[in-house]
Amino acid sequence: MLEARLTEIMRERWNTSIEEGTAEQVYHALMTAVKEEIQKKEEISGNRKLYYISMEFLMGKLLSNNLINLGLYEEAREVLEKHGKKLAEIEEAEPEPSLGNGGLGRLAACFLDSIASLGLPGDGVGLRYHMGLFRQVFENHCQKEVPDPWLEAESWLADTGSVFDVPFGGFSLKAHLYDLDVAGYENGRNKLHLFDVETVDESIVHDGITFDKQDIGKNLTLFLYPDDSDEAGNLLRIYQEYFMVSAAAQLIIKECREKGWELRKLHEHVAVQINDTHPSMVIPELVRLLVENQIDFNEALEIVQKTCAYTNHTILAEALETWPVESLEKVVPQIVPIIREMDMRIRGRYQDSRVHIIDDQGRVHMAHMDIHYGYSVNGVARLHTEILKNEELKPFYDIYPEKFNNKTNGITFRRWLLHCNHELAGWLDGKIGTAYRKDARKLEELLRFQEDPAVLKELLAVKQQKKEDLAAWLRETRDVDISPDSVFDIQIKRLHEYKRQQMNALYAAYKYLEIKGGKKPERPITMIFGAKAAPAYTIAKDIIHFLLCLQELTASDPDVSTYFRVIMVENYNVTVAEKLIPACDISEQISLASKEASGTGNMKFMLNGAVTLGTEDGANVEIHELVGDENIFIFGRSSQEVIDHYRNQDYRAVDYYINDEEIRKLVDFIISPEILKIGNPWLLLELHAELIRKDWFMTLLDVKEYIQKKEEALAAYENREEWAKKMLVNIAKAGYFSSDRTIEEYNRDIWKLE
Ligand code: 26Q
Repeated sequence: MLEARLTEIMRERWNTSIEEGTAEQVYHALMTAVKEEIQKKEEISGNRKLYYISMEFLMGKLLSNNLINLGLYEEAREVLEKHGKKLAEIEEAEPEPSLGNGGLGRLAACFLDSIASLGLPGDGVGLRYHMGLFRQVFENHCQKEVPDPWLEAESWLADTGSVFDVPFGGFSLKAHLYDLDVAGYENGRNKLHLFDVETVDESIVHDGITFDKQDIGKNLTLFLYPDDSDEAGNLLRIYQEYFMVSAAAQLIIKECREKGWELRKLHEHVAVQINDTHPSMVIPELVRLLVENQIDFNEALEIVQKTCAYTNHTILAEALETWPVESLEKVVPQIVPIIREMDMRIRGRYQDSRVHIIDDQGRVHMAHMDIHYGYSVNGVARLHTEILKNEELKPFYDIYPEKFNNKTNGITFRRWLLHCNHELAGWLDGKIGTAYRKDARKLEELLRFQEDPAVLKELLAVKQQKKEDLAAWLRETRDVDISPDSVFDIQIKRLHEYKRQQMNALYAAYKYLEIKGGKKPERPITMIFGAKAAPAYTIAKDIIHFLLCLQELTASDPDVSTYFRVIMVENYNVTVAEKLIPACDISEQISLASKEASGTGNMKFMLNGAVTLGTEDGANVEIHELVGDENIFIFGRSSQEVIDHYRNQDYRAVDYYINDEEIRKLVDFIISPEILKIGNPWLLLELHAELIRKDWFMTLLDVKEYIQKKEEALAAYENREEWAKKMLVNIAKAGYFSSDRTIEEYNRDIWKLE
C-alpha cells in the first residue's frame, strides 16, 4: 500500500521514481503518505480533555516515530530497500524541529506520545519558533550560536486558518494556529497546537542570534529563550508567555463552545497542565476570559482553580520565575488587577510573606500563583517531590498537603528503544516476545537470562554493533575518529554547573596526567560530551572551552591518543542523542545531589543497556533502588548533606584546593602550559578562579570519590560477562520508566480523563 502511494506521489510531483528520486524527494513523498495515513486515524475524543501547555516541545524528527506508531516502520524499510534506498538516509533529509532546549521539552514530547498511545484526549499547546533555540558551532574551541531555521514550506505542520486576537498594552497581535498531528502507538491521534505571528521577520536577525528586541510583531516567535540579560529581553519573554497562554485559553474556550460544554462547567471538561511556571499566566487569563463571558469573578476564580495543575521541574532558585509588577503593567495590563486581587485574598488569609504572590519588592512569584490557584502541584521524581515538600515549598505544603503529589518522569519506549535501537528491540523480541512493546514492565522477563552466558554474549554483541555504528557516524558527520573497542563513557545534557560537566573534565585531567606519568589504562577510554550552554551563561561556556581544549590535547598527543580521547560532539540535539545513547557503556549522571529534579537521559541510557555512574539525585535514586547496588555505581554526598552545606554556608572550595594536593593538581591543570597552549587564557583563568573561589555546585566536594568510583566502574567493565549481566538487569528494570506509566499516574491522580 505504501509502495503504491509512494510511487504515485513520486510520479505526480517530480515525474520520477523512488529509485531515481533524491533523498529529499523521497522524504517529502513519505511525509505526504504518512500524513494521509494519520488523517485516517480517529481523533481521540471524550467528555474531558487535557491541554498540556509548554514553552518547549522537543519533538525530534517525526518521520520514523510516526511510522512506528502507525505500524508502518517495517513496511517502509522494506519498500525503500526494494527500491535501492535506506530509511536512515531518507531520515537525514528531515530537519529536526528546534522547539525545545532540554529535559522539560523532551518530557513534553514523550508525554504527547504516551497520551495518544493510551488513547487519552489531550493536546499540547506551545509556540512555533522560527529559529528555535540555536545551532551550536565550535570556533576557536568555543561555542558560537547561529540561527537554526528549521521550518520548511512543506512540513508536518498544517496551517489551520484559525486566528485569535491577543491583546497587549497599547496594541494587539494575531495568533495564527498551526497544528501537528500526534499519532498514538496503535491508537488514535491528538494534536500539538503551535501559535505564531504572521508578521515575524527572520531578516532582522544578524551577527549570530542578535536582533532588535523592541519590535514585538517582528520578533515574538523568532527564538526560544531569547537573551534576557536586559530589560527588553525580559519584556520579550513576558510577551511570548502571554501570547502563548492567551491564545491557548481562547482555543480552550472555543473548543468548549463547539462541544456544547457550558463554560461554568469548564473544570468538569478540561484539565490544564502548566509545564513549569512559563505558562502560569494562563490562570489570570482564563479568569479574565470567563469574566468577559459573564461569569462572576469569584466563580471564575473557583472554576479556574479546579482546572489548572502545575508541574515543578526545578529547585534552582534562579530558575523560579518572578516578574516585576511594572513589567506586567507594561506588557499585559489587563491581567494585573486580577493578579493583585488574587494576592490580596492570599494576604487576607496568610500572614506569612513567604506564600504571598506579590512580594515586598513588587515581584510576582509565578509558582506561588500556580500553587494557590491550581488544584495539583507535582514534582518529577520521588526525591525531588520530597525536597519540594520539606524544603523549597514547605510553607505551601503546610497549607495544602493534599495538593502535592509525585509523578516520576518517564520516556517513550517507541523513540528511545524501538526507533533508536531496533537491533536491541529485535533481539528482545527474540528473547521475550513482543509484549513489552505495549507493556514495558514485561521487560523484566529478561531477568531469567541473567546467568546464561550465551545470551549475555549476544547482548554484548548488540552493544558492540551500536558502538561501531556510532563510530562510523561520527567519522562521517563530525570528522572524528574513535575506536569502537574503547569504553564509551558519555555525558550528554544541557551544560550547567549543577550537572557538573566540570567534574567530569577534572577526571579527564586526572586520566591524562596518569597516562603521561606512564600508567596506561587496561583498555582505551573514550569520553564523549554533548551540551549546549545558554548564550549568556559565561561559566558554562568556559567549561565547553576547557572540554574542547581537552579534545584537542588528547587527540594530538601521541602518548595519549591511543589510550584516551575526549570528544565534544557539536550541536547536541535529539537526533544526536539517538545515535549516542544506544552506544553508551557508562552513563554519567553526576549532578550535585538535590539539584537535578529527575533527569530523563539517565532512563534512556539504562533502557539501552548502559550502566549508570551517578549521585543519589533525581530519578537516579529510583534507578538505584530498582537495579540494586550491584548494577549501578553510586558516589557522592547525599542530598541532605548538600542541603545542610547550603543552609550552614560552610562549604569552602578554597579549603579543598589548598589542603588537598591531588585536587589542586587537577584544578591547576585548567591553566597548565599544555592547555594554555591550545586555549584562551582569559576563559581558562576565569574557570580556574571560579572553581577555587565559588564552586557553587561543590565540584571539589565530590571529585575524589567520583574519580575513585569511575575507576571502579572501568575495572568492572573488564569482566565482560559480569558487565553484561549489569546491562541486562538495567534493561529489564527500565520498564518502570516508560512514560506510559507516568501518564497513567497523571491521569489517575490529576487529569481523570475518560
Ligand atoms: C527560567 C527563567 C528565565 C529563563 C529561562 C528559564 C528556564 C528555562 C528552561 C527555566 C527552566 C528551564 C528548563 C528546565 C528543565 O528542562 N528542567 C528539567 O526538567 C526535566 C523534566 O522534568 C527534569 O528531568 C530535569 O531534571 C530538569 O532539569
